[in-house]
Amino acid sequence: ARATVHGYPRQGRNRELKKAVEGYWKGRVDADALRETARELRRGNWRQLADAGIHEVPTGDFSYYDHVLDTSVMVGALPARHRAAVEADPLDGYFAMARGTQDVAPLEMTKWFDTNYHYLVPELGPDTVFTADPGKQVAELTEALALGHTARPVLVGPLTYLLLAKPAPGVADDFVPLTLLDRLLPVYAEVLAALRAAGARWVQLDEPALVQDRTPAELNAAARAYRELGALTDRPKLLVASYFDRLGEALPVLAKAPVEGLALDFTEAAAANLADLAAVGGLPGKRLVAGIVNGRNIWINDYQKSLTTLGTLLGLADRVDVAASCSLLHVPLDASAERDVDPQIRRWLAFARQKTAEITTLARGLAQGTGAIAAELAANRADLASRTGSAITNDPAVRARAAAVTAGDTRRAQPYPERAAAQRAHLGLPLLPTTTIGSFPQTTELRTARADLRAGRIDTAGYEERIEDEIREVLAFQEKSGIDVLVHGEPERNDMVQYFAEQLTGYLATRHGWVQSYGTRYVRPPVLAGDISRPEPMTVRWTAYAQAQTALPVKGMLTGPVTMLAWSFVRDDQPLGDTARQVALALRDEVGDLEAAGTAVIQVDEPALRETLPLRAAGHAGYLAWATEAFRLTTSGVRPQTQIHTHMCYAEFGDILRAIDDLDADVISLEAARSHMQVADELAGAGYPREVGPGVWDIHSPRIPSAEEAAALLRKGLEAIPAERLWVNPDCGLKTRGWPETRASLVNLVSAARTVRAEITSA
Ligand code: THG
Ligand code: ZN
Repeated sequence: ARATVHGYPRQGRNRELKKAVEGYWKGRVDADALRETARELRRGNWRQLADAGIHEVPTGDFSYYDHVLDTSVMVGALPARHRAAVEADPLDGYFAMARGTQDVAPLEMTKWFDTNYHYLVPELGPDTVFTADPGKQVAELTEALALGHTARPVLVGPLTYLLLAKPAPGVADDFVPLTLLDRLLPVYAEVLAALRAAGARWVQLDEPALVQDRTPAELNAAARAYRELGALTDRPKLLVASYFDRLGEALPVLAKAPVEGLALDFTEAAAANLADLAAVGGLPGKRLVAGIVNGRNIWINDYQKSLTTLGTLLGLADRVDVAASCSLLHVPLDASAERDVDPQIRRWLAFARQKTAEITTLARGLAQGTGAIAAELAANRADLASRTGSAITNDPAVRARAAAVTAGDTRRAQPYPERAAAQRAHLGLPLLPTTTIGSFPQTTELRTARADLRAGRIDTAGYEERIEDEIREVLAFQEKSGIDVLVHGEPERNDMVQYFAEQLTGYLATRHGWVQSYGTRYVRPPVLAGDISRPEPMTVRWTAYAQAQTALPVKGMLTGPVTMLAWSFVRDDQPLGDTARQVALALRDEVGDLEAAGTAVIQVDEPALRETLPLRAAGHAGYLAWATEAFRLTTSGVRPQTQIHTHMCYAEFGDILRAIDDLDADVISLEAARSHMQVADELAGAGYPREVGPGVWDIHSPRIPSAEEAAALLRKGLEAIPAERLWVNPDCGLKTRGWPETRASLVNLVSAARTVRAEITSA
């Protein structure tokens, strides 16, 4: 058995890649320097992998921005609007596709399966002509080989590429990119031949799209594709990789295909993949790459359990290699850099670097017997036991409270109509009330204040004074503009998940745990390590301060339990629903404290509700049940006159309309400006009975909407939602916007609300 990985984080220990690429955009780094930084990073990664004992290193997984965009370049699928830029300068053209320019829109971005990585969506149409451009793949392979590595190029497979694509602008919505398969395969054939000529013995084709529910036609296309690619004579050996879930119906298809290897995920999908593999009679004559180390969580492996699975696999394939389940792109680089993390917890953590060591240890154990890794096994057993038995993962008070939750705890005491009447009387809001989603511009001064506090240049009192100044300013602006329900603007928060994680027991923040979110943007997801409790209120101080400055209602702002989980690294030692319930109980206490402090409107954001939906439909109902229950557990303890809001963004809501209803929030604000209020129609069509604020200002664009434009959107919204249930708000929080456009846009928004109110009352 040999050790390998599907891919490695690209950014470097100090996010050197981010700095080089952003420096290039600003003209501070020239193209040669950028290329040299990239080369250094690749060299360092391969060195690290080889030194850890990884026998076959991946190549071609590196990217300046996104590997799906790189695939579009490899097959020549450039949008017409970017072609000239790419021809003029391939590197600048590449970044133009990624980020757009003054005049030309970028490719759309969306989530890579159910990870937190975002890729650029290929745009295809009936006129798309593919041409092979294997340059990047060949160059990176050549680089690795020249450094003496055994290397395996990793490519996005043709099925996944087409299944992730969408119709180009101007192409009919019902165009199916998969119909281009016959045109695409010859291009893959050319790339494979070029890689063989450059010295590749194996090439990996990633087909994660095949782990989703696929139609018989799609499965037929997969069979055809791999029959054709397999039949090529001038090619390296082919390893078709699946990950993120069981391969399911596609397993027999690929088992029969004339390819030399398969990679399967034996982490969460282990039982299903094992059973399916046995059912097809194993993979005689093929190489099986067993993804046994979880590539997307940050927990140490259970060696004993893994060796048992690997032992079973030995009987099911010609050769079994050991790998992470997917590219290590989705985890931070090195847990040993987290010096602030309690050493007792750090021994439970495995980031990319620790995972490569786990993979080589398991490969050794599989090849030479457990005697060869006796010391590692013993240490692993002790680390696991310390986690299972720890007070951090077992807080009896938290467990008892979670076990005692009843159905009644997850339901508001009064039905919506009664609550709505109580809220109307209590809040006294006008028709079409105006509000914002929560955050206001995060200025350089605020970021500096936070950095100053961390560095000890200012003390807590000095920092809090700056935050209070900012809150007063934000409130004064909102009052002056005529907004009805105010927010404090969240100047004290860094990130909407991290801020809460830092204050909850059982949750830890990392210092260096950066993971690529998209392009040069990274997040540091906190780690949900233990049982969750809330030692003291987290937001009341600032919300109460804000409420004391004004007679208008100030909204309390919380991140919901589902989003807290979705944007963190979650525990793998209990069901997600159990973790969600603990977080919900901590947030429920916060909701209660906000209410007791005089907060009449409390918003609990769930932007990640849709994106956490499991990949296969079979998992949807179970997920939505615990997710909506956690939200209701968070919010249902309040009095009838306390109004609960929620907010969601960047989502297609169509397939979770029922779940949105199940949240039983009094008011929901949604992203809608770009889709011309389509969500309002959808919600109304589904009989949504409560209040809705479809966004009338697309805050993801620097454009300022005119009052007339916002009024037109409101009139559109009124066609679906009655005036008594329609709110006026932007699409999302304003923390990424500047003050000038925030001021102008909100003034226009209030003016639009007044215009439309007058139209209603005069009608
Ligand atoms: N918080 C967390 N996860 C998230 C989001 C979030 N995942 C989904 C979505 N939002 C991702 N969106 C972004 C948007 C901006 C940035 C990252 C992800 C970003 N990052 C800064 C950078 O890379 O320069 C660093 C930010 C920081 O200093 O923390 O701009 O909102 N948890
Ligand atoms: Zn939003």
